[in-house]
Amino acid sequence: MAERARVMALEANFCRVELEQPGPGGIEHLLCVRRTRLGKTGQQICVGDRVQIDGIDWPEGRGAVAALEPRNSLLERPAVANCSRVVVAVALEQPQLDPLQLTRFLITAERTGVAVELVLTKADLLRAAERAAWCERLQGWGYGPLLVSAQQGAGIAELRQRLAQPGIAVLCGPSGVGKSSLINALVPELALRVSAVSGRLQRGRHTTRHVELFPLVPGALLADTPGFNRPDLPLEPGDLGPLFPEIRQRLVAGVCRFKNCLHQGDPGCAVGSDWDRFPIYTTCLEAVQAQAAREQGRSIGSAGLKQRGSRREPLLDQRLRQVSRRRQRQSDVDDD
Ligand SMILES: Nc1nc2c(ncn2[C@@H]2O[C@H](COP(=O)(O)OP(=O)(O)OP(=O)(O)O)[C@@H](O)[C@H]2O)c(=O)[nH]1
Ligand SMILES: [Mg+2]
Ligand SMILES: [Zn+2]
Repeated sequence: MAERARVMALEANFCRVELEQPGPGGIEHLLCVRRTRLGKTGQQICVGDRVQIDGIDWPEGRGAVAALEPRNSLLERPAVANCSRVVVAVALEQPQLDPLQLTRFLITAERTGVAVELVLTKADLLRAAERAAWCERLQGWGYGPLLVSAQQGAGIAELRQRLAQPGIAVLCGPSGVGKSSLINALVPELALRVSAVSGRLQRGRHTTRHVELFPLVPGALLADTPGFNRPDLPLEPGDLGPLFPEIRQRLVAGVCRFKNCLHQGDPGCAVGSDWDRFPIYTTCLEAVQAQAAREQGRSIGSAGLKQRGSRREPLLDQRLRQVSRRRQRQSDVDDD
């Protein structure tokens, strides 16, 4: 009979799962064969997935993943399924906070459709006035940033309170911002590996190599993830706007004159251009448009005109779609 379990970590050809009901002798974890793709749908297994395990060898603690249950949400990169909140972590210093990079992380987080939180790390490295200026600026973006210092313990109790809720919280952000250090501050027994930033730009050294779930309090899981520097953007220009809280908020109050408005500050646009992230939004929009034009050129080149448009997916499917093989590969690789 199959047992239900949660994927806690993916390692080479295996995945480590936690059983929903402990097995004989109180066994809670099994090491399972990891088929890269499952069944007819060809879905890939992600950390956070609910799976069914069969062929269990209890004395050896081994089994095989037989089926993948439907997902509630999917963070594409780092790939984590069924998360109920995404915590974007960026450092105030070492490495310096880059608003465009932070925006790309926030966009990836917003695409999941679950709650998004923003944590500013290494608060000990900036003076109070500079910290306050960042907080005020990011509040204007629609986020309530939490300032923390893993080194001095500031903000850790509040972070614990925010994360100690049922479900999976994913900590993601650039390398070296102190994600693993934060998890160590929250759960000291884990003693996760951390390492010093290096170079002129004080970049991280990709210390965490795999996504892994850790229990924070009963029922609440926290995912540590490998840092990377450049999250992808959505494929369709029209998908970008709703991922900015400032745009969402302005569209509650007003309606743009044109239905497919890309909010470029034209007359008749209800969003306008008098907001801090407007230039960043524009930069992202141009990148998405350039990427869409390249994709279209490629599909015309390879399949002829009649195939145009066939790549479009409905929004809901896009949100829950499986991680593409390319993305999965990418997330395993450094991108500096
Ligand atoms: N000053 C200061 N340094 C910190 C703080 N938190 C972490 N660090 C340092 O930042 C460096 C990187 O920390 P990590 O926890 O390895 O960073 P990470 O985000 O997990 O990095 P990756 O695993 O590469 O993605 C280490 O040298 C930490 O000691 C902090 O609150 N203040
Ligand atoms: Mg780490
Ligand atoms: Zn508009």
